[in-house]
Amino acid sequence: MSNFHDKVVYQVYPKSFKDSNGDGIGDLRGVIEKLAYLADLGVDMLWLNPFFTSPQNDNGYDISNYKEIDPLFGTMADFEELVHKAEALGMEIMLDMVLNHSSTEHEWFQKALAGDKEYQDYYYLRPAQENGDLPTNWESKFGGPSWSKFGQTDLYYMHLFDPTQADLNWHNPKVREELHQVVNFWLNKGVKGFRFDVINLIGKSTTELVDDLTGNGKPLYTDQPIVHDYLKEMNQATFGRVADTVTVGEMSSTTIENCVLYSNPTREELSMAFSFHHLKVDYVDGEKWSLMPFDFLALKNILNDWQTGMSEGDGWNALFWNNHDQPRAISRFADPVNYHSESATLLAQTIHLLRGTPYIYQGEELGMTNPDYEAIEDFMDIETHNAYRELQEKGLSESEAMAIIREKSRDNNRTPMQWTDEEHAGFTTGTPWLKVVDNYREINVAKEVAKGSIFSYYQRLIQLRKELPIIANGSYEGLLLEHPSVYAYARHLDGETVLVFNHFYAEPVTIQVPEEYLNRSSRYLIGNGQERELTSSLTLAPYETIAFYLDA
Ligand code: TEU
Ligand code: CA
Repeated sequence: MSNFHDKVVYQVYPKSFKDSNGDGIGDLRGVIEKLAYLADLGVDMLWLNPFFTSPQNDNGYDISNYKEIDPLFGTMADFEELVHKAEALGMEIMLDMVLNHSSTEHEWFQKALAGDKEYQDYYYLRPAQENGDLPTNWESKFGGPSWSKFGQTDLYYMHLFDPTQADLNWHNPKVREELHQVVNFWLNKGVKGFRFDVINLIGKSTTELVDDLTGNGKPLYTDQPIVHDYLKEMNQATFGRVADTVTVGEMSSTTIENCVLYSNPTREELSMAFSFHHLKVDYVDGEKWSLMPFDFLALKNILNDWQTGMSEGDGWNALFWNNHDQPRAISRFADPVNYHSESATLLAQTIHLLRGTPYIYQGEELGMTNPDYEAIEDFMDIETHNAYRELQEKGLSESEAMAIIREKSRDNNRTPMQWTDEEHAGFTTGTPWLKVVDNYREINVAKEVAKGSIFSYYQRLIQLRKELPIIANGSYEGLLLEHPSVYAYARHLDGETVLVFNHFYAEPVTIQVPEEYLNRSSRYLIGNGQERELTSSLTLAPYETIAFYLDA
């Protein structure tokens, strides 16, 4: 079995993790300062969001030099020290490769603007259509069209995100060669992992780019078959040549079938895939900027379908609730006000005992919550500000728009890490670039590690994955699939079984344990409530999670 199956990854959003020089912005020396804390948690790999040279229009996902450290975050010497010190503590580094698009301030784009034909073919440049329409009707994921005027020419350039993020033409072998060199540059620095940003969008239509007659263009640029060819080529030219590298693709609007192909080890593409369908169960008709209570049955069905589908195809899931683009899951799927510790540990256990690789997003191990900012000025995210404007253009009032922004903004997970109950939660001695959540006096590392509730729960889950091969390598079976408030599953390996019951609501509930497990010898494994035996009827307390181990 692949040697990464017992590993756990911790996502560090450097800008908000720890500020070492008082400018209010987290940096690499701040990460170095906290390596011992991360090693104590027990994680194996640190995914760092981009800290490369960037104008910061999209918090570093608009890169103007892929091989330089932006001075905001420190120096190359700082990075090399970080790699060295992390490895000394048993942790490897995973970098974020934003290869679908570059900043329009990148020298490639600047040379293209200056008329260099070779570099113009690094991007998607197209004339308007005969009727004057933009080259295609595709929409940017940040709102508005996905084409902008290319300098003083009569051409337009494509940007599936912000206009300062120009899509790179992966059909150009020179572009692929340049990007392989970027990956190899960081491999040579000792990097052992890579997260590839929206990598399933690099295909675009290999023929003419045309209007999407069904809608916003997604089907014409998402999961194009040629993506598999480009991933295999990159694998063989870069990380596939270094033993034990771990790679994960962020797959926007993808399918189980494609994620099996992206992550099945025999295909030599990637180690695993992030998919997001489980994080859209509180979207009205698929619309992110909307409000509705999350649909629990949809949530458990998606988790179950992906576990089943990926297992059948020998694909490998990245397991996560949070990242820098999502609101805090504890605020979204549980009740941190009335059941803080129970909510945090329920969510943790629900995914950590599944088949796949768990990702812990900074602050999750403390039960950090959404900030509930008052004013739009408190938000910094470009996507959020575009949405605030567009919601009001659609006729919503300022307060109606703010109610949605407060729940859905990506800034919800970008708030500064809460280290202590001192000013700015010990994140900075300056003014934080984004306001600290005002519950930092109650929720912070110092308190959590001392109290040892959520933090130590995560330590035990991480340890269990290493102690019990069934968690890393066992099969998956969904249980109680119709139950309206409990997501239950079994893991099986060589006759052993782990049963996991996760109750997502505050109303106590009694479930019937499937008969086949009752006549086997079993023991309590881990839970956030009362330790007890496995019985045919199991009453679950509010937000209770409980697991049992059954001998072969
Ligand atoms: O995100 C891709 C992406 O699709 C999300 O931004 C998503 O559109 C948004 O969260 C709504 O669900 C990746 C990065 O994670 C994100 O931070 C970047 O802004 C984006 O790509 C462009 O690089
Ligand atoms: Ca700083």
